[in-house]
Amino acid sequence: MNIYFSGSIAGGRDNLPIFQYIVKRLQADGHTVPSAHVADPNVLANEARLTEREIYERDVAWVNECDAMIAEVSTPSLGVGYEIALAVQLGKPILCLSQKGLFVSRMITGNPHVQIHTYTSIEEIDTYVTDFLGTLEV
Ligand code: 6IA
Repeated sequence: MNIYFSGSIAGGRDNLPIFQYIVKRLQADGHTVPSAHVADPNVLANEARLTEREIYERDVAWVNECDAMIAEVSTPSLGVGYEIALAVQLGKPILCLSQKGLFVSRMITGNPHVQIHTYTSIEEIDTYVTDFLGTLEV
């Protein structure tokens, strides 16, 4: 499947190792992750060849094309919130993951169109991702 991974860039990169884990796990399972660069430590340098408008239009097109979205929402991010809202409008299945104990926006935690889970370990992330993907596969 085509899974759009959404994670903070301008909002802060503290959770990069978690982003990398999720993206690698999806790719190892054979899924396509068009936004894999979100988990790239060099994203700012690599994406600098694109204009701001090109990044926006490309990412919006990828959200349109994806089968589902997985968003790591521990770090508040305008872009992640925007992408989740877009995916909601498009009727995409959405899994949001955040570290347990954080204060996450009610626009996400209270949103009936997204599944949100808090985690305390990589093992829990794995379980939530597996369960979510299982609901998508026919
Ligand atoms: O507001 P944020 O930057 O935290 O939003 C992050 C989300 O928006 C990610 O899920 C990305 O899909 C998307 N996004 C935001 N900025 C970029 C970006 N910037 N490149 C690719 N996707 C992005 C490049 C930075 C530039 C200085 C070269």
